[in-house]
Amino acid sequence: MKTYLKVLVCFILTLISSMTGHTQDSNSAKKYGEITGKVTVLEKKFMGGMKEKDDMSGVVVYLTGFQSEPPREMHDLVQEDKTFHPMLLPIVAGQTVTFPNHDDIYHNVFSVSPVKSFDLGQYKSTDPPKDVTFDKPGLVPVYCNIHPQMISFVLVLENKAYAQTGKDGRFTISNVPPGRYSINAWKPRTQRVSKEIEVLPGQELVIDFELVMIEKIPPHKRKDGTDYPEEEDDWE
Ligand SMILES: [Cu+2]
Repeated sequence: MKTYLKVLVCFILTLISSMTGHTQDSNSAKKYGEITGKVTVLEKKFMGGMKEKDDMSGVVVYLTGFQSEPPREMHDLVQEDKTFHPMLLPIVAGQTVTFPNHDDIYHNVFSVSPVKSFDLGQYKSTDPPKDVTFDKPGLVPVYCNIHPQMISFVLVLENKAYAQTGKDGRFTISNVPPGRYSINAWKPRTQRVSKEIEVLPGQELVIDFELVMIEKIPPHKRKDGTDYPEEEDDWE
C-alpha cells in the first residue's frame, strides 16, 4: 500500500511539473512577435531599365523605436587585402568592435562620424589590434587614412531586433516585443526604406521591401579633411 501511494504521489508530481513547464513554454512563445519577409534589390540594366540582382544578401533589416541591452559578444572588422571585412557590420549600441589588421602593410582606420569619431593610428598584422566601443545608435562610415578604396560601415542599432538577408533576399527577425515601431532596410549603395508596423504578441508579420542600387559611393576625404594623394603610398 505504501509503495502504491509513493508511486501515485510521484506520478502526480511529475504530471504537475510537466504541465507547468508546458505552460511557461507556450507563454514565452506568445509574448513576442516574429517578422519575416523579402527584400528585392534592383539594379540598373546595362541597356536601360531595372532588374533583380542575382545576390540580394547583406541587407540589414532593423527595428527602431525601442532599446535593448547590447549582447556581450565582440565583433571583428578585419583589414585584409586592403579591404574591410565585412563591408557592413550591424551591432547594438554598447557593443565593442576589434579592428585586426591581417595585412603585412600599415592601415590607419578612422572615422569622422558625429555618431562616433576615432583614429586608431597605424599598425600591421604583427601589432595588437585596437578596439572601439560604439555607445550611440547611428551609421558610422569607417575608412583607412592610407587607402581610399577601403570603406566599411558600422551600423549601430538601438536593439537586437535585426537580421541580414540571405542570397534570396529573405529575412526573419524573432523575439520582437509587442509595440509600434519603424522597420528599416539598408545596405551600402542604396537609399534606406522605412515602414511603420505594429507587432502583436504571438503574431507573424510579413513585410517586404524594394531597394534600388545607386551608381557608387561618393568619394570621401582623409581624417584631416584633405584629399588622398593621386599615387597610393603603402608605407611598407
Ligand atoms: Cu589601409
